[in-house]
Amino acid sequence: MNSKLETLNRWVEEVAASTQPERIHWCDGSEAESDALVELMLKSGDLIELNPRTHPNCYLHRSHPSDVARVEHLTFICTENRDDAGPNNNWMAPADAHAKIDALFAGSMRGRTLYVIPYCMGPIDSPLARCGVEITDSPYVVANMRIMTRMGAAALARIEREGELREGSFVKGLHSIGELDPARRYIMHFPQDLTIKSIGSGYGGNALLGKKCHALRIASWQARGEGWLAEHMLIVGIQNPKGDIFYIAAAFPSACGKTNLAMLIPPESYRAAGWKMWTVGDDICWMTPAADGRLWAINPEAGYFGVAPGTSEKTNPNALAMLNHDAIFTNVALTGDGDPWWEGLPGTPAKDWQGRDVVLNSSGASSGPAAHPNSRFTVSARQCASWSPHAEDAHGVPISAIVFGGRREHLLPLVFEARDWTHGVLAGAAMGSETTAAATGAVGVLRRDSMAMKPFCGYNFADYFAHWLTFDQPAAALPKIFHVNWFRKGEDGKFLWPGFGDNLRVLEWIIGRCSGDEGAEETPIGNLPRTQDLNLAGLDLPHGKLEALLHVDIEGWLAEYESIGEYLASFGARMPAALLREHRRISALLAEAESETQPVGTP
Ligand code: GTP
Ligand code: SPV
Ligand code: MN
Repeated sequence: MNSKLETLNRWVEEVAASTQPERIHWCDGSEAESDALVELMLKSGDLIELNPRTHPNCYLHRSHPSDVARVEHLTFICTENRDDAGPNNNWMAPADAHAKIDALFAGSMRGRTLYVIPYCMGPIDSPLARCGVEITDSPYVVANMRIMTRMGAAALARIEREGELREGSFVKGLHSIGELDPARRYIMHFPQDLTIKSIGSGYGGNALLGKKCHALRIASWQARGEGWLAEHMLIVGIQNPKGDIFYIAAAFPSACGKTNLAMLIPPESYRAAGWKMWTVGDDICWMTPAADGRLWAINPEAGYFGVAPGTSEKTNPNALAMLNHDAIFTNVALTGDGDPWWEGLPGTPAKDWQGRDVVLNSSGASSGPAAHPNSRFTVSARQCASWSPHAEDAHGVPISAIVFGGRREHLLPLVFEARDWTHGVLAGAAMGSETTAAATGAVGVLRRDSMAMKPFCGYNFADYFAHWLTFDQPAAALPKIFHVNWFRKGEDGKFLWPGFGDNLRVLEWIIGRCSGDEGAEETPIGNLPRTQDLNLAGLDLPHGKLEALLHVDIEGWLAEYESIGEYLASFGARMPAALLREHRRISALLAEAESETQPVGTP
């Protein structure tokens, strides 16, 4: 009995009665508690200590080889009415879902410790923050939640304070690693009861329930009811040489560049001119309209659970520098010196992510990746050199632009600007991206991933688009909306755009559009920079590449719009008419543009 809040105590008791743990531990978030947990995990083999000279307080965790990513096919939204979950989600009736998963929880914690983790998503005193309690039998989850959220005594105090005012003020998340058997693994959400139940996985978004389950799936449901937005977006501050800071929120699907953009280091010529970047968040953004009509955003998280492979001195030096101490690595490889290693780093791996010896061939390469493609680091946000001094502001930061972007080899130009909010919502809804290793299943398959929320929206996408459209009010001062694509490839199969730090060149045009200082060309799909509108100083882009990146292929777009139309239609009658109208409007512009390029008389 450890809380002043009766409802919380009762829930913990009920869970304990069913899961049968050997003991119960209420997490206070203290240093001593963390040290004891690390000690325990080093003994059990859950953690391996990394080279303490180069990486003090850093540990490696190897997850079960069948448990290395999110499992979208085992993730359910359990609403009373199936249509409320929508075709974008797997659905199960709440009673059936509870029955199915409760049977798996029965006795699942026998011989284990049940940890009660009170946590706060967002700055602890922010009116925009929300709390939850995760019950888990995984000490690895506790250690990660301690980094990723404001966890412990202060969160519990807020939960008790709010709980006394009203019932159901915190999200209840129940997690057990169960048998780590993919056949007995489910991630279930009951948005109407602010409840999450997850069993059978100890990995990332499946197990750290504050992150995807709470801060996106449950929060998106709450946000619709309360008039705000819970989004899969990074938040970055861009400071120009005059000292003005513009905050941009960007939604890219999993493993499509959020962490990289959030920590961007400007190219040399920009640094010399005085440009600076500030990181507010790298994965989740909660945005609320304020009295000034603008959207103000907080990052509900306190740390980064970032993709390791590809993180290097060249691509993301800010990230690399923060990983030298107090970090947890999951499924990375090891060098002979006990340093963490992944593809993209110098040096050679000695042990792969499963702890097997790496056998190098005659040219010095291993047969497959030594680090798992979805291997990750967990680290406190404060360790990032570009961490924004405003990241903890209770009212958040004002957003000037919203950027959508996917991983698209073809067609999608480097950047375009939506004409207005409705067009921007359509551009977000129409987002497509090639799948990545962040979820189990095939990689590189193009699918629609509206607003990068396909795996994370806790309700019907049609209702979600309608909710987005409601923000367009006469008194609103909404951000402008853009779409970017860093992943266009040329005929040689190589990326056309250098990406990473050079993405600031595109961001500069974006903020210039917001302040009215930059030019553009109108096209049927939106406004694009002309080559002279981009700052290319110090960039050696071979001739033809920029033209290709900024080309609008009308034929290709007609086909794309036909496919977008089919996608919108697949949601049936709930799809907002305004979005369908916007789709028809742009389709007509494309058809007109096509007919203009055809010689008269051709069919
Ligand atoms: P989640 O944490 O899964 O939500 O992903 P994320 O969007 O934060 O992805 P992240 O920034 O970690 O990027 C993942 C992959 O994209 C890495 O392999 C990066 O190297 C690659 N990447 C990021 N930015 C760029 C870019 O501008 N160009 C190219 N070509 N690749 C990029
Ligand atoms: C993602 O897949 O979008 C992530 C990683 O940010 S996880 O927390 O595992 O979902
Ligand atoms: Mn993510």
